[in-house]
Amino acid sequence: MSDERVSFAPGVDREAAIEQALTVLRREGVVVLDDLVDPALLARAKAEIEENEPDHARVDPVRNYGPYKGRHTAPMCVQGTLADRAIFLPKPIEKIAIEMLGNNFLVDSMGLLVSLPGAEDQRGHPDGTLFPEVRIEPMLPCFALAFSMPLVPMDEVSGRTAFWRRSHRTMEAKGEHDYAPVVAPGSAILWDFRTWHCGLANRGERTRPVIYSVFSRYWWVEIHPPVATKYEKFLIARDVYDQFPPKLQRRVGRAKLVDGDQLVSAYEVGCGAIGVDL
Ligand SMILES: O=C(O)CCC(=O)C(=O)O
Repeated sequence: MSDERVSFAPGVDREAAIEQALTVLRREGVVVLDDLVDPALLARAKAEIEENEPDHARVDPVRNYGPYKGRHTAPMCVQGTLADRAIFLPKPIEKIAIEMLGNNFLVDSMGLLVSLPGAEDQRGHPDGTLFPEVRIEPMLPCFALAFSMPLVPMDEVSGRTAFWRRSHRTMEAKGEHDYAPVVAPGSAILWDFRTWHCGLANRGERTRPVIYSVFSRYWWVEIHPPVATKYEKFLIARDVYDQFPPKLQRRVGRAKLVDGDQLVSAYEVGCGAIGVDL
């Protein structure tokens, strides 16, 4: 196993694996978490997503977030198997996020990142920065994490996500990317938002769907690019939300709740539950 991969297979010491993942993430800006989720559970979630979100592969710049040709992030509703904590917010990931982003980190979004057949190599980019103009950025602590859980194998055919390791500490991507892991369903990639990366071409005949979540410090909100603020980036079924424990409800306070044909703000529902008048 390479230095950037940490196994979470049944039987491994979870606490030690979390520590190792944190070390790699802080040093390299990216870590692969192998065998994090039961592939059978994920296969069930995939089947349900395909049924519930039949339009996820349709190119629709209004509904989806997709400033890149051949790729977009489609909204999806957290419900059914997708709402299983083992998929929605695996415990080791929550622990890592607490260490990186503080105890009150938020789940900022959760969508379906789709790479279509024929999608070309993407240009390198960080997912976000705080102070791009000044050289202070690499010295700052992490403000957000991207979490990617492929629903099909990410390989030389379907396309991988390629990284410039340690670029979160230099804020530049020199030369070719230097890490492009093959990732099987059940494994996942976690990276610092500042780490430069790009999606590689999908040379296959099928779409490559990935569950893509963002965790952030409670004060960070995505405002750039402006189109990133226009699509429904985090939807949860109302009955699923109602069954979450209060702490998890606070973590997902930015979500919109799907209640029949209505969308209601989780934040407003949460305030109502504790008697705060907005
Ligand atoms: O396609 C991928 O694997 C990554 C895509 C990506 O980084 C993006 O769309 O911002």
